[in-house]
Amino acid sequence: MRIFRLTNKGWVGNFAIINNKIYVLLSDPITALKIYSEGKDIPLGPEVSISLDDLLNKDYTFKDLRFTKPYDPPEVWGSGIVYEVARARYSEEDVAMIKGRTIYELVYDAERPEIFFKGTANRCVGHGEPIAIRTDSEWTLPEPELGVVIDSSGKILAYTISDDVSARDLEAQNPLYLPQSKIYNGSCAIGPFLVTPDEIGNPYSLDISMRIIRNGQVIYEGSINTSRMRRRIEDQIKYLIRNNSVPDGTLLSTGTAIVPGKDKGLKHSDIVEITITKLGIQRTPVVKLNL
Ligand code: DO4
Ligand code: MG
Repeated sequence: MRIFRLTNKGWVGNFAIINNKIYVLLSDPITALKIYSEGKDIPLGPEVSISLDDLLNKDYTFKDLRFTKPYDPPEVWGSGIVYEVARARYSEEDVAMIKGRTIYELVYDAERPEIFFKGTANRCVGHGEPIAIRTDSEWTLPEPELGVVIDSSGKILAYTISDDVSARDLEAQNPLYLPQSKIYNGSCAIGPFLVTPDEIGNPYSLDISMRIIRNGQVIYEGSINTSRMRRRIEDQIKYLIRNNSVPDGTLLSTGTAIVPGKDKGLKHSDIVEITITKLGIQRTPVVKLNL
């Protein structure tokens, strides 16, 4: 099953795709995912005819019917330095060291993963909606990641594309600035779809790719396969929920391995395009926030 939401002038509708047919979904997405994970029938309305390709490829300035985030995650968390590439690229910066090693090298080798709070639904945007650069950041990067939606026991209910947009200059200045680097308006993009585990199969076989487009030109392109993930998703979830009650529908963004350089920081009006096998494409324009 795939779940998505459309919006138009304040109206938001939930939809489910089952066996290539699109139905109105008569419950909120988290409830539907829970029911589906228990093997029960989800409440469906009539079948509808919608051209998803048209909606996915529409101009971002449109004001009428469009995609929005596929649900409102009550909490969003992130994992850090999950891939070897991230360890290496983050360590290239002039960053904090402990006993002669960068904090990123240390956490990569440690048993305990880096897990951080990333925000709430109001910081998240959906396909076609703007991700943001803080007013006080000169180097902000998108981080294309596999997102997992879990229930309060840690069971995976669905997968999605998530973009852990980060003010990299702030966290490089001082690790204590991590929350300000990670959590602000427009710092997370999710969707367009929530896809249930039965449709994904092996989550360690997915291609993630990203392009940054500026004035119609691709200025950065990168890709990775989730088989390169060193920290298993189960391990990340185990630490996330240890002594920490999370609500049903919590989103965990499972770390990036696509790390553009300092010269590829986002600029106002860029477009970020992320694709993940079986999860589709997420396109978001970039805005620089005003004071
Ligand atoms: O502290 C660094 C955050 C790393 C991160 O977000 C990632 O590896 O994806
Ligand atoms: Mg990240």
